[in-house]
Amino acid sequence: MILFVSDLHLAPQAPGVSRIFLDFLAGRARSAEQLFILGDLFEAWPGDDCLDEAEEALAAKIVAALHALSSAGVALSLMHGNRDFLLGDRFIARSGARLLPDPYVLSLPAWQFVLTHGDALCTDDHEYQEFRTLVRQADWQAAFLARPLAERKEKVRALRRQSESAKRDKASYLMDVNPGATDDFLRAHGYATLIHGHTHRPAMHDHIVDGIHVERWVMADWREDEGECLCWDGESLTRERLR
Ligand SMILES: [Mn+2]
Repeated sequence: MILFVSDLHLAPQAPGVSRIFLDFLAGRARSAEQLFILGDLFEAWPGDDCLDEAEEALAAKIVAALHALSSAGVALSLMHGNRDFLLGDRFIARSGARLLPDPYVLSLPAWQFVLTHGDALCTDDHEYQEFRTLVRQADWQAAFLARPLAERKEKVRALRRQSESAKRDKASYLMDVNPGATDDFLRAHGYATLIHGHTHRPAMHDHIVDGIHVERWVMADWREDEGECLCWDGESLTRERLR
């Protein structure tokens, strides 16, 4: 059995989400062979050195719980989201996860999936795509991570505020995947079943690309009183509510 989650947006201000996730890691997830976390595990990530800070107890608690899961024999895979793209080598090593490229093709004996966070498919939002291109560059990241932690945290907070206020003015379609870009993506990945998060619009969409039926599963973001995972049992995908 394989489980998928995304968009938990873990933060000290959302203790309910952390509680549901920690219960999940100690419970439901233990019966899986693999767990895939498809981005935005954390609401913000200023750099792996925040693991050393006492006030970041949440990050330390989560990395320890992930390590306990991977040590128990559950293969753990993590993909960056647009909030936590600075999760680095130290976090990865400590959690026992492997870092996946985005997109990632998951080939199983019975089925093919393509996994992505989802933000790269929101091509109508040109402003965001420009920002994404910039912050995914190694030079930009090295320069940013060289700044003192306190300054990075302030910068991350400022970016959040900016993006929250920009979101209020953005047309709804800008925050969803572009249909043409999605069809191209499905074509480029062999019409595999697509699983992504990011848009916070959970649904299963049927795409017909070049006459081929392709399913696109959009995962839900987590709330204070409810999380969600997708479960592949070898034959079908189902959504599970986590409380
Ligand atoms: Mn996202």
